Amino acid sequence: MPVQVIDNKAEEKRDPVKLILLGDSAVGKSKLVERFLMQRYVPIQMSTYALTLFHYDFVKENGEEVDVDVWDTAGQERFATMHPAYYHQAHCCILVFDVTRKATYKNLEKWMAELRSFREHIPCIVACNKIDTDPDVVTKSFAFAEKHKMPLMYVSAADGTNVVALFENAIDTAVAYRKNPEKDDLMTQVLDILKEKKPSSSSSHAGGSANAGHAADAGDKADGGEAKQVEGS
Ligand SMILES: Nc1nc2c(ncn2[C@@H]2O[C@H](COP(=O)(O)OP(=O)(O)O)[C@@H](O)[C@H]2O)c(=O)[nH]1
Ligand SMILES: [Mg+2]
Repeated sequence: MPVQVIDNKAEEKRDPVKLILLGDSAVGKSKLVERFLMQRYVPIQMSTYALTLFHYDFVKENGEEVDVDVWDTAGQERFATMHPAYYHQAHCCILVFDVTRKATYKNLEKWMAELRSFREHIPCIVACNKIDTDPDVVTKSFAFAEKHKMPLMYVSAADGTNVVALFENAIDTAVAYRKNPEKDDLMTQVLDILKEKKPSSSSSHAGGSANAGHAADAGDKADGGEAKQVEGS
């Protein structure tokens, strides 16, 4: 958890890890990012390649500073492929599907294949979104995650369940991957990280309120952070 969120850190002082989200249109990618950042950042959706970049810089309890860039698409996924700039130097990918639409789950294979063609070893976390629509879904397992040895998290961008936990795991994973990119057994490490944290559904709601605190904090600082337009390379 961050003890302090840093606003407007100078670009030259930043050394961000990069998180990306992939998945079909309307699975809730933007809503997840929005929920995590809790109105702190106002997304600006315009650029050559229709990508939006959010800065999120914070200080951890141990004093370590972590700078994060969260990249979101602005609808480019409708065309079933993303501009290579999206994948460039990404450190962790959240693969999102909509539990109410089976096709979005099936298409994870397609997104994985595209991702791997750009970032062969990037660690991924699978997010089963919209669990608010059917609470029983958390008892289901999803073969895709097992097959690819990826952690699976049940989330709801609508009510906030597990959203903070999802991004915190993604950030931890990204930081670990950047430190040790060629380590083959990274996914094992990721699974270990998740096991240590293991958010229950009640603690996930605690995560939601922690996020609310974060939003209040954002209000104090008042300038709303920044969302950057991305110029493709
Ligand atoms: N019920 C429910 N609806 C959601 C959830 N997340 C997103 N949505 C809705 O799904 C639609 C698409 O969300 P959006 O974030 O734009 O999807 P994106 O295209 O993947 O970025 C919107 O109408 C959201 O309100 C969720 O967790 N639960
Ligand atoms: Mg979107």
